[in-house]
Amino acid sequence: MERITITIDADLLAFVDRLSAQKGYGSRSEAIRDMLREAAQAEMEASADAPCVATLSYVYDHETRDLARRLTNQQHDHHDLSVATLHVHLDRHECLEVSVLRGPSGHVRAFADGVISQRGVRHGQLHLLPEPDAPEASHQHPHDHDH
Ligand code: NI
Repeated sequence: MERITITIDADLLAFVDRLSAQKGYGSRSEAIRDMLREAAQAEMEASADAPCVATLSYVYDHETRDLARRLTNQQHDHHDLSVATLHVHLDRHECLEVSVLRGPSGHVRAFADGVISQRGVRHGQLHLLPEPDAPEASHQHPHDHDH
């Protein structure tokens, strides 16, 4: 973590403090860091090539003809994007799946659209996050942390 000093006018600072209080941030630094993360996310979403990790969640009825098989096939067709999928049997009919995806945001979005638009898939939601190591990824350096 680096320490920087920034100069902002009183109105902006009042906004930061109001937001910190509203959202329960422990410090101005944490509030400002989260605003910058939001900006990073907006920039990532604007570019189809930007590397991202994402969660895709949706509900479907496993008795809808052929749907479970089609969804599994879609995951296999995009095994390069699909990291893992959690499957929960919500009740006798409904299934909830949460997929973790990783890849260029344009590919991830196209895959998610393909799943969400399937007949019988409901409540589809995609949440994209910037790839944590993205700025250094092009240098192919090894991880310096242990997960
Ligand atoms: Ni199920």
